[in-house]
Amino acid sequence: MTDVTQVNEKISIERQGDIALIIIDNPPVNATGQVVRQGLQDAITRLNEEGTAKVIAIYAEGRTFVAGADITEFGKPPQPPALPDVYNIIEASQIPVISVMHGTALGGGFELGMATHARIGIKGLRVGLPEILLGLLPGAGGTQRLPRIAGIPFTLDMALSGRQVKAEEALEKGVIDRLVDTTPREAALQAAQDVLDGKLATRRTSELQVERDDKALEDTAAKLKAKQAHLFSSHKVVEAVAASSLPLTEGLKIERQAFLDSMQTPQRAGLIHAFFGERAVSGIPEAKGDSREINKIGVIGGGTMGSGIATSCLLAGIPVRLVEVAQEGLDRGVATITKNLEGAVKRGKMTAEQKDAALKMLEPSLGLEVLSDVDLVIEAVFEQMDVKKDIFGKLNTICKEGAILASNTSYLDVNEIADSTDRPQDVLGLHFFSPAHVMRLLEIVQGAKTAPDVLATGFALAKRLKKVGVLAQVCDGFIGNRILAHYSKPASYLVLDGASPQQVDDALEGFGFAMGPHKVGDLAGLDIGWMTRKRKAATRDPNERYAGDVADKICENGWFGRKAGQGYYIYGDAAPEPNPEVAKIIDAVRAEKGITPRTFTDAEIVDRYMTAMIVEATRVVEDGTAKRPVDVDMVFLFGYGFPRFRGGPLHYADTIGAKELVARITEYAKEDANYWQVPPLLQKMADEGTTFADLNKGA
Ligand code: T1G
Repeated sequence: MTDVTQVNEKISIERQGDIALIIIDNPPVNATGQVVRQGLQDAITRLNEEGTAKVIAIYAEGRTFVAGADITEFGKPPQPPALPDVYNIIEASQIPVISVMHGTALGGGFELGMATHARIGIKGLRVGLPEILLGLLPGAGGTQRLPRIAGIPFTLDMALSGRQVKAEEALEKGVIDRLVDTTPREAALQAAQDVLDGKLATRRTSELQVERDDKALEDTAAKLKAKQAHLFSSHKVVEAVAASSLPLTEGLKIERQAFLDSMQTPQRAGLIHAFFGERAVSGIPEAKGDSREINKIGVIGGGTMGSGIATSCLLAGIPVRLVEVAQEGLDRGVATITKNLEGAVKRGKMTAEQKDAALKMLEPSLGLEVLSDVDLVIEAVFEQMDVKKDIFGKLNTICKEGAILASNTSYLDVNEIADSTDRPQDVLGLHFFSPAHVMRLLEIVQGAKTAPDVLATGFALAKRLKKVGVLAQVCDGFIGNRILAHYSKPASYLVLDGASPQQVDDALEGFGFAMGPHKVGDLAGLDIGWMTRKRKAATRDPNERYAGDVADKICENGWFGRKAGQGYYIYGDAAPEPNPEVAKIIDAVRAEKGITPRTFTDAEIVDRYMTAMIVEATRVVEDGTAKRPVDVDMVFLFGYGFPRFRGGPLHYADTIGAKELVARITEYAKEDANYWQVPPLLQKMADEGTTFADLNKGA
């Protein structure tokens, strides 16, 4: 006989004889918000007080078991009961408690499992401790219970990588006691019966001993010191795990303090902004409309971008027709795609069989005519307007009705390209970032006449390619490159005025960028910027201080960076060294311009560089090129190597404040009033005391 009690709107108890089921139902991911915590605590307490049930089994409805604490609660005043306290009550239960985990049991969800006395996994389960990805650490017993279950090295691995562990590995590590292929409910009833029949052992995790491993702790601490000096919570993970050899209650206290300390850091705020930002960029009406079906894609151009885009489509299981004008270019494209896919096999992203299957979906062809039956064309040819207009003019007659025509241009006017067809409603920009099969950003550029379902198809494609699609309006360089074109100038001004390229790079790497602007220039090829400066020379603002003197002279020598063996740095077998010839060029340019070099602190370098980025980012929001500040932030996190823990340029701007930014720009303008100007929006924010976070909410 079944009797169900609704403990609260998220938690219910179902009694079947000696078995009691506790069922969590909090869509979309059963996060342990306040109501869930309260309900779990009340359910366990009530069942223990009743004392009729002989075993309790916890499972969750929906697509996944608990995927963690409710991240939307972070940064707000904590609401009791606290999760670790609820889990201690579960562990202390006099009635054995088992848990059945399915989908993604992450963070507080995995910790719930570890607080119970036996764990069942459903086929396809993944467990993980991703708190580190949010600038936190496990805060509900994970750093104390996992060492007892699976040892210190495995705990350090999971808590510092945030990786999701497949069910098979979890079973092998003893993290789960069983792996079954049934529904969570069936598994819960079966396992509970097995406990009653003595076929499934239960034990409190607190009773398990931790095997000390000081070497693992020391080695990890040393590695972190070297590699992640600027990240706060990773060091706290080691501290907490080290405490696992203490009695559980003491270890939990140390974990709790480390968790609360991490919660106060700007890194936590930046990383959580990144988590929700990644979802917010596709949470817009433009992304949600009906979309067109895409079963085959045509990619024009077998160069670096074209072959990267083709690879990305093949990795997503979409057949590709690759088009080039000459056999040699086509062969090069196919070879690059093959190499990219072999790289994916090496990185464990796909099996060799999957690679072979993907290559079978690639049809290399000469001539545009073969694109008559594809659903989407992505043009990735030379960045020249007349070449693109010629191609789109031809596609206009070749492609079937309803086919979408996209350009991978990174700067040019998508409207002008669209107007070279008589179906501008089917045209949009799909701006990938190199290497296109690796970089997650996709700028989805809306033309003046782009149809809503075409735009929605761009977002649907981004999801299929596992990209972060961000809506951008047409302007020179869209969101990312337009802002880059602006903030790259202070990096050059700083060198002209006294800093060395290496000092600028080191200062920005200290800020968290993976690579400073001069190293990035060398990697991408200095000739690209050189060509852009030449292309823009005729229309350059004569009042603007020219930033290209040094770079032009470097390029005139053919020193285009890594591909030329030298640029700002010398590239050999050893680590790149600053190029002494560049130092001579800098001295010569300074003398020529009568500049007396001065010293800059690293902080001054970061302030100028970041303020310039924030200025143009504000203008991009101000004129609607980007929908909201968060869209700019995600462009920089996923396309420009912006340090994720800082949340993006405009999230970072809020840590400075509009008032201070206006004061800085006003100060810098004393040196160069043409370059340093306060955007009206920023002035308004300073006057009204508003933030970019407010603008995100208001949008
Ligand atoms: N809290 C609140 N909302 C969440 C959430 C969470 N933990 N996880 C997901 N959502 C929302 C998400 O914003 C989206 O909302 C919707 O659910 C679907 O998510 C004490 C401190 C589970 C793998 O870090 O990795 O536990 O956009 O689009 O692609 O130690 O979500 O629809 O409005 O991502 O299928 C640790 C975070 C927390 C896991 C599913 N847990 N989530 O991916 O769907 S810290 C995590 C994910 C913690 C304890 C500590 C993924 C997913 P909306 P989605 P998905």
